[in-house]
Amino acid sequence: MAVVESRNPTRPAEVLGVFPAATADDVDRAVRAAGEAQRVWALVPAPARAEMIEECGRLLGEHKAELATLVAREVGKIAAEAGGDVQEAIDMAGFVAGLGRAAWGEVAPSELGNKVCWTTRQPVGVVGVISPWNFPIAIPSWKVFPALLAGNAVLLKPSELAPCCAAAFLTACRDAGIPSDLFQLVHGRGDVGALIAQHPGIRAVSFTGSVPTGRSVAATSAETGPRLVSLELGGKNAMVVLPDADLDLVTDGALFGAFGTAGQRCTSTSRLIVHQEVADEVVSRVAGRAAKLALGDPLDPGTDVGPVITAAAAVRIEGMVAAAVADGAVLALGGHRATVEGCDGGSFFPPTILTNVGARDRIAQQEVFGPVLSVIPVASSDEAIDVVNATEFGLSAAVYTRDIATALSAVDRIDTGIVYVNAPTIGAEIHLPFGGTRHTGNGFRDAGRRGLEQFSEVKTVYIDYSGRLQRAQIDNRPALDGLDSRESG
Ligand code: UN1
Repeated sequence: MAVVESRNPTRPAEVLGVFPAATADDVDRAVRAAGEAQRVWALVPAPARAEMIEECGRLLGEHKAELATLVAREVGKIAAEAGGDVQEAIDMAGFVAGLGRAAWGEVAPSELGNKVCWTTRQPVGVVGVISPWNFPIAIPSWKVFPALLAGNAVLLKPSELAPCCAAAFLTACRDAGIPSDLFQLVHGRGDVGALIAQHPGIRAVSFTGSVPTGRSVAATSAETGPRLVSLELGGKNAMVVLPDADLDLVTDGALFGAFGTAGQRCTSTSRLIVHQEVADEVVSRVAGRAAKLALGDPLDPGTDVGPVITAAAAVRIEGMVAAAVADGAVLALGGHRATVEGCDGGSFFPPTILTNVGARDRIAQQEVFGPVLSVIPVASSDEAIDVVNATEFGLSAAVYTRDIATALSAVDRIDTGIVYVNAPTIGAEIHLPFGGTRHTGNGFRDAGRRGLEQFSEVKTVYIDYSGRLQRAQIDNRPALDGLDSRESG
């Protein structure tokens, strides 16, 4: 029997859990049972669905400390960030529960008399969620809660690297009263994700992960599977530093954006696009502080940067840095896998800074998903914006300047789904839409009110109470009939 085995990246000998990988039959059975449960759930009024989601949030809050420890052990996040991961799900539960009593549609006047028109949203049925390991509690919550609120059943396939966190999230939902057939979990690798994406009983699929996998989810779905396919893919997020920026703020922001979560957020800052007038100063400040960041066990309170997710990831990152150096970049800090005492076999990679990077170099184009910051010097703010936009991704960007006109003009011209001014590229808040342009996404957004759109279809409703046939576009000036349009007097 194929299994999924979760190991602690800090000490890979430590196995955190072993789960059977789902077969095609398992997926099929889960989809059928979910479909039955969904028919009942769809009849439950939205405010009552919302109450259960609120209870999920309460339970996640009650168990926040132990869940955060699990996040730290399973994916290597330091304590503060592991807590943030859980908090994001708690916040999402509260926000989504509130939407249970909010307006989901709009009312518009009719062009005909005695007729009203409105829109509402209807569930799609069974939704497939394929989630990544890097926000193992938060990202399932972004997708599962809105899908349930909209009246759907959910089949979740978490990354094979974070099955324990998904199981803990499921437990909170179960304990809150979410019926077991309505929200189900299957484990496995990409082949199980493909089974979900191609299943004719799945009506929407929501995926967060890499560009190649996202493309294959979309292609597979197009054959027999879901009609609604939401993709949240990679990033090559840039921080722009202009000469008038507050360099203390820049230094704090670059450190958190590039090396927080060991650079493994899809929003992580991987390009520092800095005006040449301040480039040396910025690099020396950021490298000086980054060199002091402590690499280590994420559960040790003194640790600033935990491991990357696997040994294979560390090898891949090292290879990308070496290739960048071969392309002409200069290694200003880090660049080689590291070992940490007491963490045998831990997949550690230190904060790494590459300077002298060209905007079109491979390291400036490819997502690294590790603690590697590439510094690209530019001669003007116009050039900086061009460089921001010169990748295939469009997730997050940040601009540091004290000048309001420069900041707002950059906001207008940067082609990403999320733009920050004087704050790093990471740290999106859950009540606002999250997602990107170009190859980062396909137009849907997670989170915020728009988070419901990927899990529901719009229904437009017309009610005619005139008691006769009224033809749109033909009988549409009834009230004016018989009125004298000539000037009086
Ligand atoms: C991700 O890396 O996939 O905005 C999500 C942020 C977090 C979410 C990141 N709230 O950095």
